[in-house]
Amino acid sequence: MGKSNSKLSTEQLSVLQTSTKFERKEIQQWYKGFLKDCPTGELNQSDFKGIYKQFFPFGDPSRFADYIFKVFDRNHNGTIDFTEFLQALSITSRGSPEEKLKWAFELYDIDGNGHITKDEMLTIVDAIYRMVGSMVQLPEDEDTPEKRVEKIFHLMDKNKDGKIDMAEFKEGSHQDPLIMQALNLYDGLV
Ligand SMILES: [Ca+2]
Ligand SMILES: [Ca+2]
Ligand SMILES: [Ca+2]
Repeated sequence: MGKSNSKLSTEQLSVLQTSTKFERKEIQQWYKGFLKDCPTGELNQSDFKGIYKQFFPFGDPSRFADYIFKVFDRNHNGTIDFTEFLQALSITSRGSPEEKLKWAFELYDIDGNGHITKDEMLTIVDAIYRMVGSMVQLPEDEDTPEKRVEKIFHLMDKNKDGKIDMAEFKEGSHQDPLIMQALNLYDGLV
């Protein structure tokens, strides 16, 4: 793909500096690491799943990895290039609470229409439960994905229309920090 240069060009570097919260040196280090794990310069979906599998050997992270992949792959071309990788990393590790929230919302809003339905929430929560498997002990009122989703909707869906919009999501995440767990899990990987 003509991206096998081991160094970033000056333009690439300055674009990344303005679009992420990383310093020049950090960007170069991440780039080295990225190329080592991914010599073609583009991560595909199965590479990405492979990374998650290393971290969750006792569960099945493949579905969750697929949904995270979709959020990383900003231009929807089926691969994650270094810019997309670094921008996602910048938001999840150094983003403002607002940016992190927006990122998490995008993850849950699978069809991208601006609100999260129960089905969408269930899809993601179910993927998370499959990934963590039996590694965590859950309280009885949220020991299935369905119960967890009911609880979240009870808390967040203020106007009871069966959907969560960005304002409700923002408000609710203050009361239930666990909703951001999808992000926290990702934090642990970097
Ligand atoms: Ca892409
Ligand atoms: Ca939606
Ligand atoms: Ca609502």
